[in-house]
Amino acid sequence: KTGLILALDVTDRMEAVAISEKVSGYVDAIKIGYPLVLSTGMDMISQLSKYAPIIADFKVADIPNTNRLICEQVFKAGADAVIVQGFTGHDSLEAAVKLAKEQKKDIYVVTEMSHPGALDFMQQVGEGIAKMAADAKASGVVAPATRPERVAEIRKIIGNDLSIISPGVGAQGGSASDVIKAGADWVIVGRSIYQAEDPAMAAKKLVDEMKEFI
Ligand code: BMP
Repeated sequence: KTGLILALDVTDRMEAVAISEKVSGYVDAIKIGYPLVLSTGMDMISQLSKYAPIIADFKVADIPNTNRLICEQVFKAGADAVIVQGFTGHDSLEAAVKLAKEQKKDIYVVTEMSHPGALDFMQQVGEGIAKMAADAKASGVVAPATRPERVAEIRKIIGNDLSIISPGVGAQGGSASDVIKAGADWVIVGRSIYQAEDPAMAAKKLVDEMKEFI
């Protein structure tokens, strides 16, 4: 385990493949979302899955039946995990988790986000969503590396059965080692890796920084 997940928010197919190839030895998963899939197509999921397991960040946020239909397609495309929003409530979340369990896949639930605007509404409901994710037996939650103290709170709520994957390191100001110390299992890093002069070196540095705390 390296503790690192690459957020591959590039919009060019060749670049996506080249970066995945360079960093594959340093990451435990690659998170891809709308920027890459809308620009290159869903087949990017299976193409990149030869480098690392794929977490599809589609932030699914719908009624239970639609959540299930969306997750079904994403798993069929070759993703190992899907990120869903938690604010839609327990039934929507449970529909996604039920399908994922049947297919031996993972659901990660967004609790509160890493950007400043998350303080407007999301932080007030983050702990409730974390509790709901634990009750639904999701695989884990997404919690902000920009606020390690919130990650520590969320860890207390979910216990040790769920994982915490944490974006906000580097470009958004968070520190990889600080958030791992606060209780995250993985950091999710995008720009600091894919915009680096040497993406492999940038990934290696993060892995080395976290090594002793993982
Ligand atoms: P970067 O390291 O370039 O800031 O990228 C972070 C990635 O994590 C982006 O894909 C972003 O959409 C995602 N993300 C986030 O930054 N904060 C959240 O709270 C949830 C996210 O999914």
